Amino acid sequence: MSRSPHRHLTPDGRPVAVTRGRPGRVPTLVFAVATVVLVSSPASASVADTTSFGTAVNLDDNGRGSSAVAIGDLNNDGTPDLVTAIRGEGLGVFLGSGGGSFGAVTKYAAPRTASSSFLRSAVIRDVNGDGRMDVISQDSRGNVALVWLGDGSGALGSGTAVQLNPRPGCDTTGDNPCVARFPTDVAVGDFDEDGKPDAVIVAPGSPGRVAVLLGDGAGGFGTASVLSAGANLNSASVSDLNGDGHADLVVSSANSDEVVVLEGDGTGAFGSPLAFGLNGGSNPQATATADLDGDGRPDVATANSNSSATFVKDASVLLNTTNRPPTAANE
Ligand SMILES: [Ca+2]
Ligand SMILES: [Ca+2]
Ligand SMILES: [Ca+2]
Ligand SMILES: [Ca+2]
Repeated sequence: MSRSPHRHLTPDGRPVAVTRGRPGRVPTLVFAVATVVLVSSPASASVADTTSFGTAVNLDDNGRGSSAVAIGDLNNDGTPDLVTAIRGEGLGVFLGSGGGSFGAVTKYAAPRTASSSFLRSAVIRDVNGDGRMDVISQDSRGNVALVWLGDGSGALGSGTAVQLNPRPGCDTTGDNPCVARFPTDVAVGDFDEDGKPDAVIVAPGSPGRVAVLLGDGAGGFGTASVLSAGANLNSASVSDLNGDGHADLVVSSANSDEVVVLEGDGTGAFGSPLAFGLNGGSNPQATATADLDGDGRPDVATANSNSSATFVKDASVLLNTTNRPPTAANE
């Protein structure tokens, strides 16, 4: 549920990831290398009453900078592992060795577009239902979703690219505007409620694009159905915002200074975009959802790049006032 700039583990233990904004925008988080900050435990030699961390430990993924990180257990040993998205390359996997330590990186090239790939997000999830965690990302240059299936040992397969441009003849590299061109973020949910994880990819442009990829439960995804919403989309989160039991999307629309909600109907389709302003917050780059006021309704927070000169509305909180009774389903 929690989303960028820091995604960790959802309340039910599912791993989620860190993303950043679009090219040319103020990044919400960009690593030169992965950095791990350990919260001091009560048993630690030095503890503090306020939030404190030990000295950051840096990890080298042997790349030219990372643009996303995800946490999950890739090798089923009960110890969290790290996955980074390496600029221009693909993924870096650091297997956790316990105590917050990690082994050396193992790198996985992005399929098809290794030389120019630009991964901005990573989600760890079991997409093929074999009990082994997999990694889903996107390539902003290749206009594809990327899927690496895990083998349960911590290793990933060679990866596959899922085309986001179903229109025949669509130009994925030139100026012919493609749907879901330069995708910026990926989120995972079960939008058609068949028990198989689906992916949603957001992309910039005006209007912005939302590509919905229904999973086949074997690690494959069907042809993208593409929706238009907002302008310059750069982040997506999944939550049942209206409490009807169906997963909804909330996306940040940077150029319209709004978040846009797309209500899912449980078949994989979504209703018309519902836009919500940020009361002066501008240029949102990231979204997060969680129940912030304890009323059972998921709320939304954004990180705002804040193009105004004052920089006093850097994050926005939108408390959910949907007139539906809170249920366990919308937690
Ligand atoms: Ca799997
Ligand atoms: Ca599904
Ligand atoms: Ca819903
Ligand atoms: Ca709430």
